[in-house]
Parts: sequence; C-alpha cells; structure tokens
Amino acid sequence: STISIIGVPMDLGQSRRGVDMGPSAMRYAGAVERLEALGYTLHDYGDIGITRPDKQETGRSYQLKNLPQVVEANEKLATMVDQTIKKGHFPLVFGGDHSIAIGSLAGIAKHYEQLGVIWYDAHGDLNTKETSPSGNIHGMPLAVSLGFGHELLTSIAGYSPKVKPENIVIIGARSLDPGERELIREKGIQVYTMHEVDRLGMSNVIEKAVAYLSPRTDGVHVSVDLDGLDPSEAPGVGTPVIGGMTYRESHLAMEMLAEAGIITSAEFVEVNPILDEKNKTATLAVGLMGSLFGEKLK
Ligand code: DIR
Ligand code: MN
Ligand code: MN
Ligand code: MN
Repeated sequence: STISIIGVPMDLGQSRRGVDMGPSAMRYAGAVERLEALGYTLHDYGDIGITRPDKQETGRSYQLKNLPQVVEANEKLATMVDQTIKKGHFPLVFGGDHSIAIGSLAGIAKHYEQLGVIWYDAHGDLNTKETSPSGNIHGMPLAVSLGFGHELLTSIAGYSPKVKPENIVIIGARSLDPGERELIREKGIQVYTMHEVDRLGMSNVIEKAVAYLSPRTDGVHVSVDLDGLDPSEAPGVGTPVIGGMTYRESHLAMEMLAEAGIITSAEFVEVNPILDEKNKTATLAVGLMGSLFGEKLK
C-alpha cells in the first residue's frame, strides 16, 4: 500500500520557535527510507506553505495566538489530507506544533462515520480560549475537533464536530488543566494517565484501548505528540513534562497498534530540532513510525 507524507512546517500554535523544522528533521532522520524498507510505496508531498504573520504572537497576553495563520494552514492541510485519502493512500502528517491536528482530523473525519482517535501526549489538548492558560492553539486541537472553541477553528473544512468524545482515547496524560479535566469528566473521555500506564502496564493499556475502539469505530487516527515520551528520551519538544512514557513503552504501543491493524492515519508532532540533542527526538519519532508500520511483523 501507499503512504502519503504531508509536512506542516508551522510553529505558530505555541510560543517556542523551531518546531516548524520538525518535518525536515524527521525526513533527515530517514523517515521515507525507513518506511520504504518495509515495502510501502511512499509519496512525499513535501511541506504545505505557511503564511507567516508580520509579527509572530508569542506573549501570554494573546488569547489565540496567530489565529488567522493557524486557520489558513489547517484549511490547507485538511484539503491535502482529504485528497490523499481519496487516492486511497495512508496519510502520515509531520508537524509542526500540535495545532495541525485540527487540519488532519478535518481532512480525515469526513471519510469515516465513527472515527476513532488515539491521543498519545503528556497533555489533553482539550483547552478552549476560555480555559487555556497560555493562548497556545496547540493546547486546543482535541477540543476544537470535538466542536469546542473558536468558530474559525471548529468550522475548518466546513463541518463540525469531527470526532465524538466516546471515540477518543488519551494515553500518557500527566499535565491536564482544570478546564480540560472538566471536559474529560463531562464527556466521559477515556484517559489513561501515567498513573494507569504505570499501574496496568502499556500492554494492558493498548489492549484496552484497542478493545474499546475496535467495535465502535471504522477507522482510527493516532496522533503522537513527542512530549508524550519522557524528556530524557525526547528532549526536542517545546513543552516537556517529566515522568513520561519510555522509549520501550512507546515502541510497544506502536507495535501493538500495528498488530491490531486498526490505524488508518497518523501524525507525529512537536519535534523541535532546535531544542534537541543531535536530532534525537526526530530519530525517535522515525523509529516509532517503523514500529507503527509493522517493522516487527516483517
Ligand atoms: C497547556 C500545554 N495545557 C496549554 N499544552 C500543551 O497551553 O494549553 N500541549 N503543551 O501539547
Ligand atoms: Mn499535544
Ligand atoms: Mn503535549
Ligand atoms: Mn505540546
């Protein structure tokens, strides 16, 4: 089968520059070659064009930083992703900060009645303008995809919501804001925090997630925020949180998802080579892609 890579070199959904170089860092780390070696046909569509604001908003006083540019990029991404799925290709999106999940999901979800989402992240990304402590849109994509947030964001690709709360599983959370916890409780979203990962072990967590999602969904998108991993193993991220998932746990997770055969699209985000050590985090991301696409099964 064919995998389509789409790069989104955007750092406007948060405040630390450099995550716009994520796509290039992951290509440099050998993403295309790694997946070709598994027998896939790769189409690298390159990077979508990002409009830079005259002055990038980074301060705390902004409620929705760089909103028009983030909207524009995500509209473009949604169209690209939609086209690759129409061609029958597997969309593999390279971020960029996590705000690009808005566009990925907008392009993907119209092809599924019941799209499942696995959110591998230290954070819930369930904030809105009202609950966000930062004004960073990368802390909002899951809320936006559920239909909560600024209308310019929720209406991307012309429909809302993209996903249903009961079709989401969050794994690795250890930094949730009060408003996010409230939304999780109110909507009954399945969350495996680090507490559950420690207690149950990753193999049980993935087994449960797969058993939960398989019968209720007709496709599953996996969104991998590299800050889900521990910063000792993934130092090249803008918002590191101590106490994260290990290299081995993360490979196991990807391998088990490959075995389950439920994943229909994926994205790897928040890789910031400027904050990294010798491209360690992009290299890690590419290794995880190898596992997700079945390296172990070959
Ligand atoms: C925080 C951090 N919850 C926020 N979020 C991050 O700004 O909304 N998401 N870093 O990846
Ligand atoms: Mn995230
Ligand atoms: Mn995160
Ligand atoms: Mn983040």
